[in-house]
Amino acid sequence: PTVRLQDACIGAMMGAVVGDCLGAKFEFSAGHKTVAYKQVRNYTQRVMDWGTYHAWVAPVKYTDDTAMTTCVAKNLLKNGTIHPFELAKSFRDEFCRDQSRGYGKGVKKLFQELDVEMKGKHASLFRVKEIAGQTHGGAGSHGNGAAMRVCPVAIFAFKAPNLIGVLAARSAVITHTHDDAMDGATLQAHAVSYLLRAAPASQDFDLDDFIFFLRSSVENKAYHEKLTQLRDLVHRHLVLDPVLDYDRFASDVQSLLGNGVKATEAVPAALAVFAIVASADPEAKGNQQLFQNVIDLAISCGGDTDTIASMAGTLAGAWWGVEAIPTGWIKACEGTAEAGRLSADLLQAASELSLPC
Ligand code: F2R
Ligand code: MG
Ligand code: MG
Ligand code: MG
Repeated sequence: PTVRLQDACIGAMMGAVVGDCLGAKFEFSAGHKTVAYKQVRNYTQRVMDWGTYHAWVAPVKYTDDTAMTTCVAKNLLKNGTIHPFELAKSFRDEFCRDQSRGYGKGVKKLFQELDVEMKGKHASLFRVKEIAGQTHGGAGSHGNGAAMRVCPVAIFAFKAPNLIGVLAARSAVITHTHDDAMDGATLQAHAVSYLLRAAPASQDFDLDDFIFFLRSSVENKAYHEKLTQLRDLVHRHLVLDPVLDYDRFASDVQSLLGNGVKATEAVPAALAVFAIVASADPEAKGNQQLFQNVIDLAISCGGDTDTIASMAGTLAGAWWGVEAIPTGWIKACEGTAEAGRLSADLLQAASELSLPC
């Protein structure tokens, strides 16, 4: 597509929020099973109609995914980089302000410990990382929580791919010290920034180039294997089905890539959902239809639906731009207006970022 850069950045952040809000209803509602595409569409269509005709409140609430994404955006805007200790404090503050946003069990406990630590005299970044590293029997969290909140990093550093890994890691390590969680955040950030750079140029989505680039962006065997599997999966469906069978694709994502809270499952699932819709569905359908298909398909994959839909929505919003996000969804979902403002500010900050030559 040819999308204005500003629209791509706003699309990425709003796509994250809309995916989180719409996916929340289905998160593990059927355990790890997939959800029928028709059933998902039925719900998301009702939300869209609601937003279209009752514009005065946004009844569909966001979850921890959006709450933490907002913290990351504000941290970047305030500091011109990620300041990890301040970010840890703002996660803690946001968590204490509203604990009902559906946080992961591990981070809940972590934030309670950080709250105690930060009320003491010797709180430091070192201690924060130490406490995060001690979770899950010393393995650190391998959850998708760092990847689900990384969109602001991708916007802020879209022109500076070398910076993305560093900023993604700094935003991750205060809660997620496991390599798979940190690399998942880096991978998702690189994917979003690749699309932000490509969207303004008039070109078709090039699956092989996308995967090739993503493989070079992380050194992690689990992700390299998943990227190969997802590329083959998308190719197989492109060859098999002239018209994409959404339920079959969702079921393949669930069984081959996984749909759980592990970063190594949810991140590849989101990438696969975006990649198949961007590759398979003719542009003639219109970008709004394509964006809608990405969200509905992501939720159909089941399991961690808010997070997979949020990450897939970020990719779709970056690629097709904010104009592709149905207005009814923007109006019905809590937090979209703030996401729009933050993304515009992040792009401004990105353009002021001075890069070494
Ligand atoms: N937590 C939820 N939703 C409830 C999911 C319940 C579900 N029945 C289930 O757990 O299977 N949503 C929000 O949390 C996810 C992001 O989680 P985050 O921020 O990464 O949190 P946490 O607590 O660090 O990790 C999540 C769970 O993963 C397991 N886990 C993580 N690291 C582990 C390790 N090294 N060893 C073993 N298990 C590990 C734990 O069960 C954690 O609780 C998003 O979906 C967000 O929407
Ligand atoms: Mg959530
Ligand atoms: Mg490590
Ligand atoms: Mg989730």
